[in-house]
Amino acid sequence: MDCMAISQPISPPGTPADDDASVVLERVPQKVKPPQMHQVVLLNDDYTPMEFVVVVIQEFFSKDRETATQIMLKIHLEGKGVCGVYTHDVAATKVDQVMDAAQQAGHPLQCVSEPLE
Ligand code: TYC
Repeated sequence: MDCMAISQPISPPGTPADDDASVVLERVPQKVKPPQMHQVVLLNDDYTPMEFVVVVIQEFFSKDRETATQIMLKIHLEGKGVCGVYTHDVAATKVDQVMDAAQQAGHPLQCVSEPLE
């Protein structure tokens, strides 16, 4: 996107710019970078019920039941799986929510956030 901020230098009173009421607009290149993204990953274990994992993925990662089931099976077969990609704070909140739900239910499910790139 070709976004430029506009800055307007302020002249002290009595300077020519002030006297003739002229205005100088200066182009300033945009310095905003996209935020670093983090993937939220669920880890496999031998005890957490498959149904619990599917519901967690549906509830906290807004996946439909079919997608949630596919992600759960991938984790079950491969050891881990990405449930979503978010900014740092949102990813940390997702990890907390999943870990709280697992603890409440008495399951050893583990969830971690990993920076991308
Ligand atoms: N391996 C578990 C079982 O057989 C299911 C499971 C899937 C557990 C994904 C955790 O992140 C997980 N009951």
